[in-house]
Amino acid sequence: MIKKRMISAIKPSGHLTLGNYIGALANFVKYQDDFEMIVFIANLHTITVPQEPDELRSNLEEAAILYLAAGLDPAKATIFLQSDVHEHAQLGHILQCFTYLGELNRMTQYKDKVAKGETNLGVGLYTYPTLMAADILLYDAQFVPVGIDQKQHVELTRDLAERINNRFDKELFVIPEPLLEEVGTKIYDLQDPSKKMSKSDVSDKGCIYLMDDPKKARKKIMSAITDSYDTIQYDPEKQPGISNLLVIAASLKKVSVDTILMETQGMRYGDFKKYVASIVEETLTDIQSRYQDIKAQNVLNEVLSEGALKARSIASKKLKEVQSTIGIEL
Ligand code: AQP
Repeated sequence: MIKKRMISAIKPSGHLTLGNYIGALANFVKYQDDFEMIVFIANLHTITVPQEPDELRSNLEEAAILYLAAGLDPAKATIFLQSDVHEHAQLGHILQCFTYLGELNRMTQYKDKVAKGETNLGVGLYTYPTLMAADILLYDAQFVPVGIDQKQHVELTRDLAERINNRFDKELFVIPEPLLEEVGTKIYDLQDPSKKMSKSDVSDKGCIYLMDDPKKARKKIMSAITDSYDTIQYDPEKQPGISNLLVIAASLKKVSVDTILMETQGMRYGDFKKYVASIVEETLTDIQSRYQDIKAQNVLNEVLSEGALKARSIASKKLKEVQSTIGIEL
């Protein structure tokens, strides 16, 4: 049976968070058996905001090892570093030429930063959705598992693919579909549950990093903001903090929120937090123990170079087809 192809990535612009794990990594692992899974480390996307080279290098290495520690298996999934496959940047440029300024003006990451009054934004931040479209279209991926905040980019990718297919009157690109999970598509900051848990957050109290000391992560859960209702219910509007903790527990235990509600029925908030904290602590302890094993095995370079070789064999054919279709090749 031919497996459908799926592609996704994480941008290690900082240390990976529990949000990245629940919204992305854990799903990559889940899908690697049933799909032809292509996952890369989006290093070209990291430099859309300023980075310190040594810190960036260390974040890239950490992320790559975390891919494996989370359970991605190089025998099943193609794992590589984005910049090792030059076709991403080349197709990215071509797609920019087919994208309207108005479309990029509507993209939230850029719009949010402008709304916050941030200045000196690089052009790369403005155009990165076209690079992301290239990341997907290069591989004829049918599905893209994403958190809710990335859905808009897959929609732009679909529009671009349809536009170019129509313009050249051929099925040049496969139209990809975003794949959203039922729970965990957005994990919120523990101190401000109206905000996404983000790796670039300045305060680290609201954010759990996968490489946090598990005891420290436990403390972060114990000091998560809740409310004064004193009853455990899933109600993101009225009880965003408690609802966030319910989703974290459900996602990590791979059960429904209803199951967690049943298990925690009648608990006071303090006990409920201890319950969630233990799940988080255990998850981090497991991941970090595999992380140390993988690091000691020293296999990363081999995994990434084999992954890049496999990815390039698909990407180079697609790029050639695109270049020939639009007429830039002799
Ligand atoms: N808090 C989250 N909840 C659920 N999913 C999340 N993702 C990220 N944060 C959460 C999902 O992880 C995948 C990779 O995301 P990314 O790191 O490439 O970019 P991002 O969404 O911009 O992540 P951050 O942490 O917020 O990064 P910064 O702070 O650097 O902008 C995506 O599928 C994303 O949805």
